[in-house]
Amino acid sequence: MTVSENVEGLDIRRLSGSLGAEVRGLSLRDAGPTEAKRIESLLMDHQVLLFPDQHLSPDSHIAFGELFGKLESHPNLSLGGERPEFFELRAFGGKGAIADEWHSDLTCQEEPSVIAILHMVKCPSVGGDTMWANMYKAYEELTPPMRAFCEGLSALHDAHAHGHPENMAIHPVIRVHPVTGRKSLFVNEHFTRRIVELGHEESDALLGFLTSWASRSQFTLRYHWSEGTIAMWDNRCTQHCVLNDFEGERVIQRVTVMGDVPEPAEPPRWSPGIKPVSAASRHDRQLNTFLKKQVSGGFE
Ligand SMILES: O=C(O)CCC(=O)C(=O)O
Ligand SMILES: [Fe+2]
Repeated sequence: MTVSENVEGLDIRRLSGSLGAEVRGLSLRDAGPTEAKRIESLLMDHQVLLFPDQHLSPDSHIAFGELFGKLESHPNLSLGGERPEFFELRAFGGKGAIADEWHSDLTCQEEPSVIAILHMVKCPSVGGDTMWANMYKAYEELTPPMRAFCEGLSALHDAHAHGHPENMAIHPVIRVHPVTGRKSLFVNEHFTRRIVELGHEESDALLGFLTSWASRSQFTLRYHWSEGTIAMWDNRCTQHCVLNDFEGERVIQRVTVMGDVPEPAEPPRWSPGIKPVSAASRHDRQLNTFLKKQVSGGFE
């Protein structure tokens, strides 16, 4: 792919060697199903799209999001009222709502978010950049034995960081993208707690490696915002993180396209790595609780 191209009136400029493109020449306020198809295809190619100078009202933002599927209300952040699917995050001087840990959105849910559409309403002149990382590459650049091993594993995710450790889900460590058919790494620092099939010490070691591997510089894009820019990213094959290094105010608004159940690259190959009861059993408690609830059908 070239650095910059002009396709049917759209100016598309790649932003890093790994992922991301800035797109100009399209008014998202006026977009309909035809434009949505083009944008979706660009998103599959680049994983993250940035549209500068859009300045969407909340209603136009919601209408644009609805072109890509049903929108979800955020379990913790929704403003409620008439627009439960629309929310705003405000931070001042690096304090407040800053997502400064690598993650893919809401992997603590059975159906994690698919596409996020974010509007930068107010941003600091320096700092507060967002970084994204390409999880296809994070998978593809593992060695064949590591890829094969990870393909047989699943991981427990929870919403501990959001004050809801009881919200949990198990997902494949390597998932297959339902549109592109490509495999990607699907564990993240913020939500992923435990590799199900490994003992807790092994899980800590592998998760430590995979989560730092996922954010290696060469898989990433770092974007400096300007007000009115719309970002759109595919949570199925990327992770993101905000740099908490700014003074002044940072305000974003967001809608989210509802999720699907991640498809595993391979069915899980081993049973859970829970050890017999011992002094160390506290390390298995959370996984045990989740698995028992799943078996009894009692997990909501
Ligand atoms: O503020 C940002 O740039 C991204 C925040 C975030 O993690 C999100 O909206 O999912
Ligand atoms: Fe996020």
